[in-house]
Amino acid sequence: MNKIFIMMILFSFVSSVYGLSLDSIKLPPGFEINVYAENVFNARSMALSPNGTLFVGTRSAGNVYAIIDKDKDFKADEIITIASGLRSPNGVAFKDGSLYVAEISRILRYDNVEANVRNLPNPVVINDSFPTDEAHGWKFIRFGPDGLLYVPVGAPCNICEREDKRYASIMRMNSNGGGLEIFAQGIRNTVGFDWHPDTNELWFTDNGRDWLGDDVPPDELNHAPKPNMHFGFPYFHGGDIPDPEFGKGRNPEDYTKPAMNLGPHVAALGMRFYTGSMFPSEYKNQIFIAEHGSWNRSVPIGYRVTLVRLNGNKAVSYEVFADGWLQGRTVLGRPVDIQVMPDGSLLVSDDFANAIYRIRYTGVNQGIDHKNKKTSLWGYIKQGQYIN
Ligand SMILES: [Ca+2]
Ligand SMILES: [Ca+2]
Repeated sequence: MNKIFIMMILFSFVSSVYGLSLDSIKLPPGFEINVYAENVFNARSMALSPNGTLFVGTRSAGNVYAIIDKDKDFKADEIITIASGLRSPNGVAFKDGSLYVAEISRILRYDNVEANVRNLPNPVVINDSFPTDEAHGWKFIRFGPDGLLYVPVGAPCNICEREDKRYASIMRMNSNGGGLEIFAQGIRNTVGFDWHPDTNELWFTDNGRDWLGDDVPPDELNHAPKPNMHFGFPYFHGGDIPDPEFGKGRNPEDYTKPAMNLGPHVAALGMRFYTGSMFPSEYKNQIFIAEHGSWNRSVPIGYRVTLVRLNGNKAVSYEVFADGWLQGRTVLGRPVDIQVMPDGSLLVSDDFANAIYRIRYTGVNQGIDHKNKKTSLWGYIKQGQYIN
């Protein structure tokens, strides 16, 4: 066990005993962050039922939780471990009363789940045909507007090319597990995606390869308006950076480039379009991204929530929305996923501090005109600013 891991465990213990402090978290004026749920061990992807039950997957913990806010005061009252002993059950999705859970090689379905949270029957295994590789094998899953369940299969490596076309792809299937097909290719490891609320087109994050240096390559936000697109991996990174091994003799124009290059090694995971009406109107239909934070970089970055603004179908800016989980080299938290709540507030999961946060807009302490972007966007990130 290395020192960092021991520190992580120690911090998790201290934070769970003494409560979480969010004093160091910076947000734009008028926003507030609070703890929605704590002691949610290894909290990863989130899915909300229409009744308001928040389902949360994990990786190392092997658990799935149901988090219930009985009195609707936006603080969790109960955290129920509904399933345990699963193999990296990172992905959760909810549809027609059933909870879908993605392990590494299987998709499980728990029917009528909300009536059975205290004594959940064994699930139906709807598909167990996925590769069994641990490397990038944990999955984010969601139902698309087409009613299909989208299931990524990561590259089983840092960088490699495999004959099996399922690797480095996003697949999709019917809700009964049948009709499995590849939707998009050339994707190293996406751990977050969402569909634009107006166009119904898929957008997704992708995590760049390691060991090309501190500032290369960028993580990516990609846009897949139709099936059968190829997003470059393992040949090109960040659009036109050829891979030293796999890029030779290939043309970057043959592949779809990112809609926006994100910071290098930031580990862009969950992303959601902001579909609520609580935040100022300039946030409507813009993309929030949870950046888990770097490990393959001499100076760590990420550990924050960023915002990518769209103008029509074009991503036009990349900004810091919430940060402060990284203080120098001290890690206080690692954002994993984003969930928009019915009231328009935003939940953020954190698998380091074992917490779910809630960000809301109050308008208090605003002081700055949100419509005047020159002064209000305190966290604007210039493309390429990491290059030394
Ligand atoms: Ca409550
Ligand atoms: Ca790419």
